[in-house]
Amino acid sequence: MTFNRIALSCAFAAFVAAPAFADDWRGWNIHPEDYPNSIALETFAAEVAEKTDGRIEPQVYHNAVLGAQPDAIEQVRNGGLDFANFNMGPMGQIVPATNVLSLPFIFQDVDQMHKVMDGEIGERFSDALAEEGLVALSWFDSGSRSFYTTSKAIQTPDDVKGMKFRVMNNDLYVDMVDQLGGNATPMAYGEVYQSLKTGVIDGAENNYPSYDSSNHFEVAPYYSITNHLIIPECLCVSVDTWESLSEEDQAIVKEAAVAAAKEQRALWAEREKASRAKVEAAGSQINEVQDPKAFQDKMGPVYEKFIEANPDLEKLIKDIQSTS
Ligand code: BDP
Repeated sequence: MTFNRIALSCAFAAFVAAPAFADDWRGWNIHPEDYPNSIALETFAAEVAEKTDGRIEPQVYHNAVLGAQPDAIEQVRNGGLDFANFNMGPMGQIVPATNVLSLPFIFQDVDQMHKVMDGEIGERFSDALAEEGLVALSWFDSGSRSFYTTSKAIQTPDDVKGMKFRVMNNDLYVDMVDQLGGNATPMAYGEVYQSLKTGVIDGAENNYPSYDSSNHFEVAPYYSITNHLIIPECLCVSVDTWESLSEEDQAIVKEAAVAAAKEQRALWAEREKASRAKVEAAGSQINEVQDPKAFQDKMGPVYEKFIEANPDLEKLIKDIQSTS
């Protein structure tokens, strides 16, 4: 009898400790588990679960198992997924203002990108995203992107002539490669390895950590440092999910996202070095392009066409360029 009563009260205690209906959140991630972004997303998930006493249980699905990035953006927008780490490249097709972040050489360096995104201009991007159903809670680093190729290093824009490159899903990148005399094919990230291997494309472009984690270095061993794109990434929550939260939980989620971004940036800096060392040791040839400005100088028509189509974004471009 006594025993039964203890057992019963223990069962009751366990019942009240765990919330009756934990909110299970599904989070999209394109990268493998050991990638800086993935580690930071896991920290975010753990912190949200802990600080909300299990009211929210976020789960991160790595390696794009929930779909390619453009589809995942749609899913977070319509509430089918709760959160994600998105690159602003494919975002441009949905939130036009974010295209400014995909203009080649828009930032002088990664430090300037951080200053822009962490300041008032970053808030303008968050507002534009919110209008399309995405709450950007913090900004991750994605370094700078350079071209890599299967058969020869790129030294000058002339070397790009006639080459076929995979780019992310955004017309601006097609224009960028056009101006260099190459051909660009937008393609899902997951298809690039095989396309490089079979010669469907001659090259692609990315930062060191992705060049490493995607194993593209195995099939495209010439990495030429052009640093032509510096594209920030968000930790975004679906507006539907966000609006269902109490103010208290919104504050917890926001704080966890900001802490996750801080962790991601620190891990990112280490991983860039480690990935470069790894691919070099594996036989990749890292080519220090002597005159990256020659590539930048070709981008005038990309800017002109963009501003002509989006006159309202010219000021944003100028505001970014004058941030120091
Ligand atoms: C990586 C980004 C990822 C992109 C990928 C790509 O982190 O979001 O999907 O590049 O090139 O650097 O598609």
